[in-house]
Amino acid sequence: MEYLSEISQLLQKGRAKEIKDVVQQALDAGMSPKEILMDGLISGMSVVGEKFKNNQVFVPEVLIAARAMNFALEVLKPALVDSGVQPLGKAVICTVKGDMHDIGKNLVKMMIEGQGIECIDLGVDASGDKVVQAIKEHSPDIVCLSALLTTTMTSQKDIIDAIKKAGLRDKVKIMVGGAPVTEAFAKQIGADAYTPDAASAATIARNFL
Ligand code: B1M
Repeated sequence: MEYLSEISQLLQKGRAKEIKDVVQQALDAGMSPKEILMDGLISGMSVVGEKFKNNQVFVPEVLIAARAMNFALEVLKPALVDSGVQPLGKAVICTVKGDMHDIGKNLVKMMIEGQGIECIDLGVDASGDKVVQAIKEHSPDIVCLSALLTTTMTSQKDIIDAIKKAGLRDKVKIMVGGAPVTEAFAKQIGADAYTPDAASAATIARNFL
């Protein structure tokens, strides 16, 4: 419990180097990586998000918290991902056009890799053309689209439309997610699946193969 609260505090303060040490100590003490992720890191980031919404912190503070999150995830990754598994399939993953948020996408990628699925990461701000190009180049089984802004959810639809236009829709399963996305929206834009978090995204991805 003490570790979790310390991790949450360090994340909120953006203390990247210290958070790595404490996450490692928590793992060494036998805490589950999922608990560290959900009740330490994500819970700390929710506090930052709430303060951001209320203008109590601003973009620079949020950026340093995000940097600390990514540092912590580096330590957590080997524990979250079951290494040494042969790839069972392939996924292309990105954050959609206009959107720079990549922490959730990186988590989804990590968990999907943990299911033995190779991930081609197109990064953030990915357009329909870029995704279509990646499908042609890598022949993935699954395409994963993350959006964190209400204004960029529509880019998920644009990308699905671009995939349809390129005649590739029946070649891939399309999964969407991100905080503002809902099951109903996913259906409306013609995605194959919506999941609210990274763990369920990984389960669904595995079931698609
Ligand atoms: Co931004 N931001 N941000 N931000 N930011 C939010 C999203 C916001 C909710 C904050 C708020 O107002 N409370 C708000 C969006 C409001 C809205 O549209 N509904 C917001 C805003 C407004 C903005 C800017 C417009 C602010 C500005 O400049 N005025 C700007 C936009 C920039 C852009 O993208 N064009 C902006 C910028 C930024 C930073 C760059 C400073 C930074 C991002 C840094 C980075 O990602 N490298 C940032 C951050 C960090 C946040 C908050 C605080 C945290 C996001 C995060 O990483 N959460 C966020 C508030 C919040 O979420 N509490 C906020 C942790 C992460 C693990 O969760 O990404 O939701 P999440 O991922 C989850 C699930 O959603 C799901 O799994 C993950 C965990 O299990 N999931 C999927 C995600 N993708 C999935 C895909 C799937 C399945 C599940 O299948 C494919």
